[in-house]
Amino acid sequence: MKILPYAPDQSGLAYSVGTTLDRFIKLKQSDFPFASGELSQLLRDIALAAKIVNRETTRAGLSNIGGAFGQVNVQGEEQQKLDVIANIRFMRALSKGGEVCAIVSEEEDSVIDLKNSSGKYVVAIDPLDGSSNIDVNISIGTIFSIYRRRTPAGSPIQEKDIMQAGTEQVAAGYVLYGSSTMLVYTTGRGVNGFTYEQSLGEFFLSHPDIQAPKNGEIYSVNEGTQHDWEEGFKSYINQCKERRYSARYIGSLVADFHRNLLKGGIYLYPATKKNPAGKLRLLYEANALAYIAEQAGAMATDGTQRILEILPTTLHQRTPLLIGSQEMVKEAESFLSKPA
Ligand code: FBP
Repeated sequence: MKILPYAPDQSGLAYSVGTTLDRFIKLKQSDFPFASGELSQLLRDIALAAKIVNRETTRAGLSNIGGAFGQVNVQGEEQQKLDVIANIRFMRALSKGGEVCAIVSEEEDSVIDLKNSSGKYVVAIDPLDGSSNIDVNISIGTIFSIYRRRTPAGSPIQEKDIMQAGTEQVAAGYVLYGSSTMLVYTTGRGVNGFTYEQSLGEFFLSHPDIQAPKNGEIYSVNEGTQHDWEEGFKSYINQCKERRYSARYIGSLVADFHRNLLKGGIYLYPATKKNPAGKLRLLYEANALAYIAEQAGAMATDGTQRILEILPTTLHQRTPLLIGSQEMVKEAESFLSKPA
């Protein structure tokens, strides 16, 4: 009986499809000596829910799931049907997975206790970001942060399990439902992006080890709120214009962040008179993207401090957000008045 060592095909007849997310997660698990596979499974559960939400968003126009749901969420925002569907899909995947003990969601007033005695992780999630763009076929996203609970598994969920600073994240990521669907995440060892191959139902590694340019010429801000801006902020945006930077604002944080992460740029949502604490939510929008930004060599602040160092006090608390290329965020910060 002849035994030959495997020789990878050299004919080029069957091009390599690349590394699946599953395989990548498995490969990277060895980076964590005490890894038990639970975080890996949790990431897979999120990827599965993302595939289902991707299917829903791409078919939204055909299946009567566009438009308002007829309820407002704890933020006072009108919920879109897809907001609710995405929330259900991620909740279900995370509860079935078994690794998660509690969920904080933009669409839920309170912390959701999954009554899962072995769950070691807490997930904070914005199931569908960019709700105002859902019905008009513009890129939208999902944002997630993962923490290890502080109290023993099986014991009652406590505030300290939830109110953790962004520095305590063990993983974070986003899904971008755009011209192609991508999942980008970090576990604290760099940032990797995966593109969804619909026909195979798999995410494949397409953007390994993302490094954000240190500087850029793109600024993303809703100029419609400029009447509410402080003078320093107005001066910074005027300087961007004087320098002929490109103004790019999709109105979906994930999409604006993703572009600027790859091309160099800054997304800014300052405190305004309408939103004196800023608009974006700390636990399930700003923290995840700040972790990814820093892991890719970019930066995220509220204008005075690192987003990741802010200790949350309320579930849906908001924060001003300046996020993107390091040089641009540092410069924008230098224009802002410092709290007394
Ligand atoms: P949600 O859609 O999840 O509520 O997210 C907030 C958001 O839509 C961001 O995606 C976006 O960057 C920002 O708000 C847009 O706000 P505005 O319409 O005030 O510019």
